[in-house]
Amino acid sequence: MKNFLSIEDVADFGKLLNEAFALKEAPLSKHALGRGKTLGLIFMNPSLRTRLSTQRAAYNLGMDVIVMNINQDSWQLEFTDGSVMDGGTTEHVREAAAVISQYCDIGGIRTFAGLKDLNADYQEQVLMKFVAHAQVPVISLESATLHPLQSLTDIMTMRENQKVPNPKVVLTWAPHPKALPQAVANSFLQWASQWECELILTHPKGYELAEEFTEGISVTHDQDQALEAADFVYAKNWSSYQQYGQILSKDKSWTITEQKMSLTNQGRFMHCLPIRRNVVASDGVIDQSLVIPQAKNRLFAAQAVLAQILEHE
Ligand code: AN0
Ligand code: CP
Repeated sequence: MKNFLSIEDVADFGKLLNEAFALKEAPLSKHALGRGKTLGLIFMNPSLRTRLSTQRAAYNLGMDVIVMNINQDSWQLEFTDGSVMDGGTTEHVREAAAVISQYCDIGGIRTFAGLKDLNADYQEQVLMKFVAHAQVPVISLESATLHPLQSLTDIMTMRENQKVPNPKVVLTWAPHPKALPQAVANSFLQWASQWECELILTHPKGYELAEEFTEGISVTHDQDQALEAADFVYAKNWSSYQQYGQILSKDKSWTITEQKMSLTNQGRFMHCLPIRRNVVASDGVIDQSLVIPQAKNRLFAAQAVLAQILEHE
């Protein structure tokens, strides 16, 4: 693996999953692999899980890690080529990415959607500029449109907890007070559609995701119908794609409650975290859910990806 920006960078999905499970069994089994190598993590947005799990994953592989928060600890970066930098930005990504590459063997970057300019976000302008000017492999720590480390984790967690072959998996929109990116939902669809499951997407009208991610996937606006006999319920808020970045609804009837979960086949609730309690899902649902084992799996997903990059597979 060279970069890890989406599922398209994965040559063999089954092999990557097996690697993640093998590392979960024996986290230090490849401790010699990363000796003398450094991972550099760049955060343009907040993070708890990605920051900590990716660091710990690198340590388990014997790597050193350096972390930087852009916009707080670093200079304000410019991403537009040819811009006259007499405003707020101090350093261009051309130099920044190249310089970071002098200090690291693998780079990671988190860069959320701005949710103002659909084309800029869906062309992944910030991520791709960073990749273009980096001289080392790059992993996405959540980009404008995708969150592949999360999705690999999600598939691991479903595989470990599935009670039947071809489980019914529901990705449901849920309310949230802030406008959030579509990245987790897009990425979940992209990975789950390459896994053996019956995948259903449910959201209120106006929350249609980009066609490139929903092609061939069943969609319903009736959440209760979608939840019927579900084995896994994956909730996530996202802002509108068509009315880009807008909040069109805060409808509390989409909150996942115990009553909603009773429609399922003793289904397990999942969420990438952080979750707003009693907005996205009720306390009772979260407390009975897979969210903590899911977060634990972030460690082994990151470790598997780093190992494959270190092994140049
Ligand atoms: C982010 C999002 O929705 O993309 C990160 C999720 C991992 N969530 C929030 O900003 C609350
Ligand atoms: N799920 C996830 O990526 O969490 P963080 O935003 O805390 O990293």
